[in-house]
Amino acid sequence: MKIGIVCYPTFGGSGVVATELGIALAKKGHKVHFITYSQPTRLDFFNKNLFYHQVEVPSYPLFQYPPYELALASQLVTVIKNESLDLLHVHYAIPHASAAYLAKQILRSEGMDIPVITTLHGTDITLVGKDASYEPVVTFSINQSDGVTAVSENLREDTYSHFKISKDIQVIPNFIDLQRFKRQKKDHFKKAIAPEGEKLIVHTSNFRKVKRVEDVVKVFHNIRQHLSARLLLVGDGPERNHIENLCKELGSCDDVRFLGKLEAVEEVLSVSDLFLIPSEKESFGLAALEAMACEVPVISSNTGGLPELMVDGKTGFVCRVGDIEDMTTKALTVLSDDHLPSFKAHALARAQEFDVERILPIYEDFYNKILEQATKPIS
Ligand code: GMT
Repeated sequence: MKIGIVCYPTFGGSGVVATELGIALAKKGHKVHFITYSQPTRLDFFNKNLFYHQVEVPSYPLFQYPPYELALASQLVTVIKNESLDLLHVHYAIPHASAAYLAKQILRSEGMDIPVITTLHGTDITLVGKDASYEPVVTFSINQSDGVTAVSENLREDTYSHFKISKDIQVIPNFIDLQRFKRQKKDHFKKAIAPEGEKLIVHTSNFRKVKRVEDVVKVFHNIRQHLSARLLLVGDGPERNHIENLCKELGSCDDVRFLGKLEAVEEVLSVSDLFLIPSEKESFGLAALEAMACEVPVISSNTGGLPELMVDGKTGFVCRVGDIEDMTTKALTVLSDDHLPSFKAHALARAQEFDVERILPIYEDFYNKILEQATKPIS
């Protein structure tokens, strides 16, 4: 198949899933064309089946806001025609689904049909998408897609409750490359970061408010009252300064390390004992899945798709959003030497259920179903 993929190319769950999906499809022999404004972060190697087409947005003094969506739609038309793509898969509804719709209509006016699949990832529905500034366009472009997927049951339900959707939405969960995300021996790193055998707690995110990184720091502060531990914070974003100030206030700065945006996050996970993800909203929780694949148990909030991913009491614990006390108690249970090995084993076993080898065929079947439904060419 010749597949076009549109996504946000920078750090962020939806871009990571889109890129990993494209890579996995290319390894199976499909030709995959990424169409984005910059090279996707994880697309940093050569594969004869992978292609990248940049979207240029020319600036003009009149434009206070350069019209990215129009430039994207134009580039989609060009690439779909030049490369004779079979289908277009857009990740994150805003503005990708509406740009895809526009491209589809342009091609239709020239007698071509391109099936469009939209994958909903989370904040495109739960935060930004339902804002009145975007809602009509999001509803319309989801309904106009030939196929729609969501990354969890919860996101599917949220989409139906926030928008008037007439389309079937198929749930296809996030997946993991277990060849890359596995516990590696990193003794030198562990020794450097936890010389006295301190327990290592980790959190990775884009430090947006929705991630409640503040709760991570508070839970860590409580854990430290009971045992020696270090906190590793991976990622960066708008809340970073606030979090540094909170560490100062709580007097825990010496034991908190801000590692910034790291590509090889699996190396940090490989030395970690516990992952914290206390988000306000989290449609799936790819970061938690990555941790589990590296045998790191997880304490999560009970929001969105997290309860679908977690096995409460086995892979870690699911706690109410903002319940710092419960998270602390459960974290101490997980970290106890008697329990930790069993939590680690369950985390890995659960992650294996989301192996890319299992999820990729679900996407391929979905593509085939949508292609079969499409009528080509239009008369
Ligand atoms: O987690 C983020 O804030 C980034 C965001 C994105 O769209 O790039 O991630 C969303 O998509 C991921 C991949 O499907 C999911 O695993 C995340 O749970 C989801 N984030 C939220 O719902 C907040």
